[in-house]
Amino acid sequence: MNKCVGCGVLTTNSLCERCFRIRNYNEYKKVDINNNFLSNLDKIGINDLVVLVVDLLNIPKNFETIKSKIKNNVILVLNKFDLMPTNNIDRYKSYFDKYNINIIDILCVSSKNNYNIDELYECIKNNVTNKVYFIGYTNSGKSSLINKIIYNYSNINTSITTSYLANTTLDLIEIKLDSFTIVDTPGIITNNNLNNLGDNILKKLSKSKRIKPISYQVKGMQYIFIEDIIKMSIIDNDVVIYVPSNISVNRYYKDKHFNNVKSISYDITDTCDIVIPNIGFIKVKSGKINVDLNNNMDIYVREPLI
Ligand SMILES: Nc1nc2c(ncn2[C@@H]2O[C@H](COP(=O)(O)OP(=O)(O)OP(=O)(O)O)[C@@H](O)[C@H]2O)c(=O)[nH]1
Ligand SMILES: [Mg+2]
Repeated sequence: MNKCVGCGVLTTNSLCERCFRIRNYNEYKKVDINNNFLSNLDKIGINDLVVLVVDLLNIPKNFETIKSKIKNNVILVLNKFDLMPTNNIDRYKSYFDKYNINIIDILCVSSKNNYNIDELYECIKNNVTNKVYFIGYTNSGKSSLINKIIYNYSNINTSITTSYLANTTLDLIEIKLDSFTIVDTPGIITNNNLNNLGDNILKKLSKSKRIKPISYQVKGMQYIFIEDIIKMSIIDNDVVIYVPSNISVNRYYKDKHFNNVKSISYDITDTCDIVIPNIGFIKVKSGKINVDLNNNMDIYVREPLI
């Protein structure tokens, strides 16, 4: 048996059936995973370097799960910077101060736009002794970043499979470059949002365009729908919606039918973000807000990112 070069599973060929179909036919299939992949992080050696990749649209609610596994020096990489509406890098960086891991550098990058990849490569070269592990939550763009590094700085003719679904990488994948080895790891699962979204939304998200914030001054009771997946009922508030510009947002003055699966009420006391991981976030002022979701999505409240 070989390790699939695309995702790391054992296979008889160099590429497994799933990776072959993704790469040649754009055929994506959700994988059923009962493993949160955390135990892979036990393989990181004491002298290895860690690149922790965070998707700026899916900042995890808490870092505790991953934090307990990392005792190494960490380069914190804030990926998908191309989607962010402002270039307020210092604000994004200061947001992560509280994580209290051994961060040696923080970089905002975009593997899509090749933004800051030179800086990331230099930073790795300056700090690695042997292996650098790319770790993080599923779909944060670890494999895409590694592919960029392979393409930009080596003559190696290989690439790792990437996709808009969760759990694309299924086992460790080692790539030997001239002076160090990169190890890709399966992403840690923190929420079920990607598995709960329909294919049309997932496809839209995979073609996400830079966020153009939408501001609404809400007087009285109003209803904001994001696609057909979220309905927010809001009274007298100022809201700013940060979702990729190809995701549809509609405001209604009268209530409209919505097929809700769950409903969450917030009594907000200070300006905060209601975060819909993978989709975006909504900045709201103090007041009462009800959020209906039409599938079993996870949402949470945090201090404002912007
Ligand atoms: N807009 C944007 N999308 C990105 C960027 N980097 C990756 N993506 C997209 O994010 C999705 C996930 O990318 P992957 O590289 O497969 O993510 P991963 O972290 O390896 O995912 P797992 O293997 O499941 O842990 C894909 O749809 C990528 O095209 C980026 O810089 N900007
Ligand atoms: Mg991957």
